[in-house]
Amino acid sequence: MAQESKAASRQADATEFDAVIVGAGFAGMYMLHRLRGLGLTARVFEAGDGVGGTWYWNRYPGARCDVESLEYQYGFSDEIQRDWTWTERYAAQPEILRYQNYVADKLDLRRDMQFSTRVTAAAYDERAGLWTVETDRGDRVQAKFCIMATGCLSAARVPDFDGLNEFEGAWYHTGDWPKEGVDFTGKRVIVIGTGSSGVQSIPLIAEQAAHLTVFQRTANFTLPAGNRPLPKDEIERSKKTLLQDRQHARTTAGGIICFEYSETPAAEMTPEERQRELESRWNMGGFAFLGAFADLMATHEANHHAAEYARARMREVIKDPAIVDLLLPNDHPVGVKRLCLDTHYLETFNQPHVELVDVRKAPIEKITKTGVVSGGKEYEADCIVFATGFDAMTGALTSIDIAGRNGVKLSDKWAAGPRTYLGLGSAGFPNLFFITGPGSPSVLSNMIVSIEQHVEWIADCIGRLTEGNIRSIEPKKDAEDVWVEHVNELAAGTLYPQANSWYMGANIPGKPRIFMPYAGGVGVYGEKLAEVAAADYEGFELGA
Ligand code: N01
Repeated sequence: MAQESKAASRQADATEFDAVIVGAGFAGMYMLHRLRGLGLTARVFEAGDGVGGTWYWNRYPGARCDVESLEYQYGFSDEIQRDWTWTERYAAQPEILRYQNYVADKLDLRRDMQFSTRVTAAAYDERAGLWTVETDRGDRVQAKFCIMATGCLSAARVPDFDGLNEFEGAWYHTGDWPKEGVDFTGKRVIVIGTGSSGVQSIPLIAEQAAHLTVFQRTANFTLPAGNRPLPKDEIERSKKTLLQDRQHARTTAGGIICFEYSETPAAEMTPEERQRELESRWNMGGFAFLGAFADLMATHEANHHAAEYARARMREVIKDPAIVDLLLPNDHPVGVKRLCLDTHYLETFNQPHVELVDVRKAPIEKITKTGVVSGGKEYEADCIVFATGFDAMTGALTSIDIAGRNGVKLSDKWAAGPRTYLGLGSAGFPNLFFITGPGSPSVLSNMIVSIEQHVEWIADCIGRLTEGNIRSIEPKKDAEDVWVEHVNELAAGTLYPQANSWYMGANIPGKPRIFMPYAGGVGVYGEKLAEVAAADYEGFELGA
């Protein structure tokens, strides 16, 4: 016991590791576990005071996963899944965070994690072949490998509104929600933003607030979530098949198996067949709707059928004729902005104390001591909730001062848009890995499946480098160029670039407008990863 605690304190004081992992969400937790399995030392730095990543920070009322819980869990350990029982079709944030803590306990992960510590810089020393990583707590550690498990939606963004610092009430961002929660009872509340976080939180905030004003810039497609308690037999069945289900999920486009994509284009169906397909998928709840036609995300004609259907169903719920047209999305195809799953969202606007302001017609001018001014009118509030999203996919990476060969900064290299090979690394940055980085399926897929795919690939790679005594690995520039081109071409074959979405970086003023994730699907992408590894890391430069 005494020896163990000595070892633990040696580890706590250590400044040299085989790997540094940034972030203790699903990705960082599993990465640590795999590196330990290779007998390597690693330190995880995490800004929060516990594990969880996204699910640590997004504690806003109504926060809930939009991938079904039986699929949104680790698939690498039969024991972990056997001992854990989900309660609802879509797990709420507290349950997911409990699950992550359960896994951290089970795998004894925390002893290699340093919490409440934000990584500020990482610089590659070419002579030593080491990364030096610095934190806001004054740590300075070295490691051969630096692995960014920083998440795709973790850099919360409050728009630069004039006057925010003068506001005398309280304000919150959904992605950085106070741990102790917020009581809106009897308060006048403003919510800005109607993406997934707004759509989930607005109904619950409205339950408490005396008055709620929602500022909407873009009306979004919202589909019924169809959440429900999970029956025992469904749970038991899933426990028996999870590992093989996960293998199957890895071969699909989205990393999920709870629904399949139709193989028939819309034009090859009769109007009745299209209607039946859309209706049954709508009633299923969740993202199944997007699989109604083989070409739903590829042609305007097919998409239009689905969009019209969705608008008609949304219209049925909205009672107030004055706002019905405001709430119906009509400026982008369905699915090209992330769909929002609706649990009482549209109904919320039927309540007399809930008001909707169209920011397109009446732009937000400033924030005052007492509220928000839009279209020349002041809306008073005790609290403002920013459900305004994230600097997605790149923000968490470029906010760290990352310097590769010759001191080149990642943020400079990516000034015109992210450049990666396979979403795993970037030329000029040896031994730096991104988990679910831009250029990989990531946010278009079940994140846990994509995280596992990357963690396992990176762990195998590090294992082979270590065994072969190889100093470094980094993408070749030409392979990276070809990959970036390929990612762009795939996106151009879809309707995704047709909306101002965070997938395109369009929600951040000045951010290059580039579709960042890989749209070819998890299965195809996985085959590519396997081919590259089997061909001795084709497209990568190995340093002797
Ligand atoms: O962020 P968003 P989010 N003035 O960027 C508006 C995942 N997620 O946190 O659409 C006025 O989608 C902005 O308007 P517009 C999921 O992948 C998952 O909601 O840019 N409004 C938009 O309405 C999701 O997609 C879950 O015109 C401004 C909103 O703020 C992603 O995270 C739950 C504005 C931001 O929406 C991000 O979702 C939550 C401004 N200056 C999140 N700036 C689930 O698992 C922005 N907006 C269910």
